[in-house]
Amino acid sequence: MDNYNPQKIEKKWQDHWLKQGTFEMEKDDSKEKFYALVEFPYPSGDGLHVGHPRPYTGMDIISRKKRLEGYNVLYPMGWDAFGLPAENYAIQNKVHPSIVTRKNINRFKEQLQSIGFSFDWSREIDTTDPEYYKWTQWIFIQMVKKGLAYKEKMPINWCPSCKTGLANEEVIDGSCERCDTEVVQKTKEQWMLKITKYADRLIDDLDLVDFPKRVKAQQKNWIGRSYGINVNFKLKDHEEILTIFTTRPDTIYGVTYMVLAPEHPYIDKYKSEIENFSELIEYRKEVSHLSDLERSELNEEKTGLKIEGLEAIHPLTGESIPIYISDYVLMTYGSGAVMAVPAHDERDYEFSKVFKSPIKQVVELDDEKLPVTDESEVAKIINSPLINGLSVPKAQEKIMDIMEKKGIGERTTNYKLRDWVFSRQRYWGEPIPMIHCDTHGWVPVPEEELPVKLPDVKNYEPTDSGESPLANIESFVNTKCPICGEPAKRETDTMPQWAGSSWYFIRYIDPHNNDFLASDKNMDYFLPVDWYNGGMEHTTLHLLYSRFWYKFLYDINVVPNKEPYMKRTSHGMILGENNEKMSKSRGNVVNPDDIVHEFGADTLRLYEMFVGDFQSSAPWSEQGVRGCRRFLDRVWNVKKFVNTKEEYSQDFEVLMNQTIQKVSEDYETLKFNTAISQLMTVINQFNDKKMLLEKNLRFS
Ligand code: ANZ
Repeated sequence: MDNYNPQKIEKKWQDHWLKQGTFEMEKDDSKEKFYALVEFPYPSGDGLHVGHPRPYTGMDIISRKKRLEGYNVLYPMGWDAFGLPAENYAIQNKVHPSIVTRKNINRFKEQLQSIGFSFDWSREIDTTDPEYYKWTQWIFIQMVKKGLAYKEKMPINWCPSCKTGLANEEVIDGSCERCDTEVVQKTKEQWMLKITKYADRLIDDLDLVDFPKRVKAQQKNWIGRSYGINVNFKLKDHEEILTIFTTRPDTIYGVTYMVLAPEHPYIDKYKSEIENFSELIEYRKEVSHLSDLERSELNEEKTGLKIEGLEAIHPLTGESIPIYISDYVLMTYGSGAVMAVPAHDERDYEFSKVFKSPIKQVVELDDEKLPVTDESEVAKIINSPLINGLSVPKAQEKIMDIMEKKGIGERTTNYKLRDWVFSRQRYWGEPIPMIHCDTHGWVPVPEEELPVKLPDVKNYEPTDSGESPLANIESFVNTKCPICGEPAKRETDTMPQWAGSSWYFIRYIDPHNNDFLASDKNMDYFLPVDWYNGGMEHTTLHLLYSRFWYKFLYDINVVPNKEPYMKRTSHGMILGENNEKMSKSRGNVVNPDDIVHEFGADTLRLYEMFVGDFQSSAPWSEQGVRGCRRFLDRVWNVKKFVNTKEEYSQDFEVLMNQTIQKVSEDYETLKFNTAISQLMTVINQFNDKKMLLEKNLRFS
């Protein structure tokens, strides 16, 4: 009998599937649909990495099972192909990014097909295809029309190496997410998307979906909603009010000083009274290059200065309170000013140590050392005439009621989330479809003229001036105002890579539609996505952005429901054999082609599902791969013992039933490794007994 020869078998079936269109699916009202989605890859020049097949295999298993259960399963694949790496590669190697991208896509596709995923290739999409980005531009224009996209001059994160602006989400510990260069602040006019308008819904609608707890928590933290109160302190000897935002109004009797952000407008306003004005300005300059992150989370040593000549009045006690400036107070949050309570706030406590400010305890907790930051029922208020003896939560409500009644405060909600900086000064992205007319200002390109295609250019290198390379192409820039027909100029910034991936799952359901991003009837049938598996690293970026776009499309009656993804799961990374992240520089990268070539695609898939808990990271192990191949050899070997004549035997019945139950349940909870162990037990039994009755396999 022949030995197991995966290369031969796999090729045969892969060709068959493609020829027959086995995994192509159409809308079919007689069947229930199941939409399984994985994050589409960025087709990099390095080709597929063994990390890619892990999530694709997991969802492939789910898709195949759902098909067997009678669902009409959509499991599509495409390319998130705009972005900096292709552009950087293209610049270095003097080839056009579209050529590089096409080549990379072809390679990725070949590799994916060689692994035998059941993707519906008839629905392949590519975000750089003008027929695709026409709709990305269309969505942007709808946002402009609804006032959700606007242009504003503002300091942005600028990567001096990539020469482009970055969203807050793309800055990791003060450095560019892509190239690790330290990010600086630069003031530029940018297109912004008002994601903040959706902050509440992005939090509240998490109740409608089945996401892992930690994913929901990360989204909530990122949006950072906090309930509190704006409290008005009077400036001493002035009518003017200094408003601060606090989430701890119960500590108001513990205030010993105030702190303003160095950029706070009162510093300039009271210039003539402030004795050390020039020192304050000097300090402001010193900290001007720091990002908000460096000033908050990364801020270790507290610095600052006392404002000489300006004081505040405590609204309840009437006491005079000194005012400082310090960079730990951000101008971009709340009102840019805080009441400092060193006894109960970590940052204020550190600051008070440096500046020897008095500390006044107003919350008591048994044996707790200062600062006491506990906010639970057990912490009790002291030294606070109006709320003494109350627990912190009760005191908070009571003091807010009092302050509102006295007209010295107003309850409010603040968010950490900022509007989304949507302009990039690069070539390889979707052109932002706007035209500037001296008379009419910014006017959207008429929808019938979409897409605004990227022009072919010789030089697509970024400029030092901070302008996109498109700004140098006169034939692109010069156009007419859609309203008055007078000469006007096109926007030359492009969209960030997150644009195309914010709605791609909608295009899959009707990828060749020329009239709309997808037909209503297809959207009604296919949406929402039933199960979306993707990386934890996309929780605060892609997942949040795409939920925002979807909600917007819901508001303008394009999509049929409020949330795009009903269920979200995440897979762990495949690490190198040395337990480190796989990377070229660490020399621990494994190429899936080699594994497919030597052991077969089924071994690769089996190994990646068996390597450990699907949701946790796991190091690669060549030995493990060999073990999986040996198991498949044993599966193949069972063929030898197949007996088609004998009647059904009860010998294996318990084991078979247990296996069916275990595998069915384990699949649904992504416990592929334990499902495989169970299958190993069964196969071993067949091999040991040298017996497999065909009738036993058909009993169910
Ligand atoms: C007094 C106080 C006492 C505070 C205490 C905390 C603890 P979240 O939860 O992040 O919203 N704050 C307000 N505006 C700020 C700004 N622009 N820059 C830096 N810090 C600012 O935090 C709200 C708290 O952060 C506010 O409550 C304020 O300090 C500070 F025991 O007020 B708190």
